[in-house]
Amino acid sequence: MSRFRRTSRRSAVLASLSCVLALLVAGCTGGSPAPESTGRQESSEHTPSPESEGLPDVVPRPSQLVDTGGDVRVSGKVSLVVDPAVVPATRDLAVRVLRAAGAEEVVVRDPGRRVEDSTLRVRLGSRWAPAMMKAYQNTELEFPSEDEEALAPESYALSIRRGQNPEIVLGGVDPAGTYYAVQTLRQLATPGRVAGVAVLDEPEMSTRGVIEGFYGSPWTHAERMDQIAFYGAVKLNSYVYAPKNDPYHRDRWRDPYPAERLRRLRDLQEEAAENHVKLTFALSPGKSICFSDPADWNALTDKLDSLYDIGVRSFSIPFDDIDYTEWNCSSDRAEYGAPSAAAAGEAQARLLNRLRREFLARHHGTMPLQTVPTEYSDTEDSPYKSALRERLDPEIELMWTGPGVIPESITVDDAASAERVWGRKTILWDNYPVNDYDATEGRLMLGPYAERQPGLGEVLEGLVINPMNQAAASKVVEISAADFAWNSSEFDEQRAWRAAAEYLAGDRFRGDEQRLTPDSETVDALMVFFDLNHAAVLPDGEPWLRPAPELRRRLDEFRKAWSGDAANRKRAVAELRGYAQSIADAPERIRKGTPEDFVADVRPWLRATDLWGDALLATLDGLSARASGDSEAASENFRRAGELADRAGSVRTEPGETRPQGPVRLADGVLDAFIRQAPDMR
Ligand code: LOG
Repeated sequence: MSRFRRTSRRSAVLASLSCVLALLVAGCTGGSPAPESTGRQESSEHTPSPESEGLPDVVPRPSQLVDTGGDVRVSGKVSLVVDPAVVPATRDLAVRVLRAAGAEEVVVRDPGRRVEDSTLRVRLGSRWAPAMMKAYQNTELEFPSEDEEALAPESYALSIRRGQNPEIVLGGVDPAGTYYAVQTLRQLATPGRVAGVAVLDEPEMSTRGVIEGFYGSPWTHAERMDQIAFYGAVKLNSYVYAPKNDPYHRDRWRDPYPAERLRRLRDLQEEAAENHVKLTFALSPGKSICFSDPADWNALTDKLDSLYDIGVRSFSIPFDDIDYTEWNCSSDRAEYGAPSAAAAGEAQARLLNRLRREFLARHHGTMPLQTVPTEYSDTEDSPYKSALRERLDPEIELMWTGPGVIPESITVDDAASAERVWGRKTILWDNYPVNDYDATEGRLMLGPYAERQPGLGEVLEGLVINPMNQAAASKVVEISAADFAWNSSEFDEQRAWRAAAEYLAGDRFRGDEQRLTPDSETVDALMVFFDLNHAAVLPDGEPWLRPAPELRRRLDEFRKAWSGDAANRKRAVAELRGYAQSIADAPERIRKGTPEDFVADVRPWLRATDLWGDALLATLDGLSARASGDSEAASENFRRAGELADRAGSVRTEPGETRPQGPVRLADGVLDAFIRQAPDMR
């Protein structure tokens, strides 16, 4: 119901607003708002740059963001008027953001009380108070004609306006919305000022997040805590706990969690609640469950009860990666007949429905149950799927991985087929950037969120991505997924990709620290490094994202120029040397300029980049010597390049860090090929 209203509202507003639309398609390069510009562009033909728009860049991209005519200065004493319904964590975040933006003092007040000598008034509310609505009405924001309820949960509006009495107004439709309003403010702040804009923002997908669903070394407790706080900052609202290698999640699902592990899960639940993230605990009994055994029913509900007791309110029972052609006990044959996919579908549906009726409905405050079917990677109808479709309670949410376990692309049509075959809107379990299968040996997936069709937000219930064993490095794709899940219709993969570099190179999403603006040299170094780690592969090893497209383009250009005359050759060498140098210099920049946990995750890849960069430089020395006719120097440099390339190719992943172990792969088939071929380029 609410989804329908939201969709119709969105189309109506967008259709009538070509001007706002033009503003919304702004591409992204810079991280900081340009001061005092009101440049506008009427056409949405070309993606305008943020410089030409003069509008700040917010990730995820808000549904509406308009100029209010100039930045607001933040200095001296700022008064923060807080509605009593606002939770302390949101209020405290607002204080930190304002302090980081330049306020010397932030005085927190109840509504109705004035602070006489403040330089700036900030209002923080939990709903559309009339006074706040007035502030929005002075902007170009288009509100739905219906009442406030037409906005989806988690929506918010903000208005930042300078003038005689500068004012910032932040209001959400619910506590999450208010929190997100402050998170957006954090991104609008640069030292000493906040961009003058108004925002009306609502998410496209209601479930947006990450499923820790991979095989191999699970994330550590510290990594999970850090991830959850990060999700809050990028408006991801869902963390599904499903690490295949937690024995208590899968192999020993019946066993209760030891006290220490349970305590950690409680900490995660608390951190999640504070960041408006839903922690979903997944229990995976399919490898050994006897559906018809009352003892197994009790084991299952006792286990979920133990999680309920520590505050968990969302549960999932996934049935992926199990054998559904055999029963685990003879009584299931008596109950459901000979083993078959259809019988498995029926047994699973009955168990899930009963859990919903007898467990969730009797536990106050629980969210809809989730599941992952055993056939999760195609939308061909089958006896199994029709059994589930026909029997599974429509309130139960279902995940699938797109067309293929590792899909080459995911379209709106694919999701529509999934909706048809499963009889409900689905949540996409996206197996990117996960690197736990054999073909990912030696790979880090640091590419863009590509091949996912804009508009998927209208046909999916949600999106959760399955990340890498390397938690901090997974943030690169997580930022893109956050942008996509919030606003898939206007998704720009390059903008989101760069936003990840800006996040890592500054503390863009952590406004309480000092560096509000990213260091541009670190951003550039990261983009070079991301390009080297651009490849993503199907299980058979074929790439669905090509290795190093930027480097490949440059090498192709070089080869063309090399076939020209001497002057061309010299110029080509000089040009490529610039990029080779930036490869060689990137690791040091990244080690110095990005968070420690990221550097630790990518350490072997940085080491390999050091060596590959030097190998490419040596190759260019060789080519340059050849261009000037010095064949002795040429062969010496080619020999050195070969040696460096050998060393680069033998850097290995760190045992225990990833599932498949092996030599680190960077720009494979691109950089190594060029270095190998160069001595033969005559
Ligand atoms: C597993 C998942 C694993 C992924 C990639 C699903 C639903 N399940 O083939 O745990 O991380 O592939 O290897 C999977 O994707 N099965």
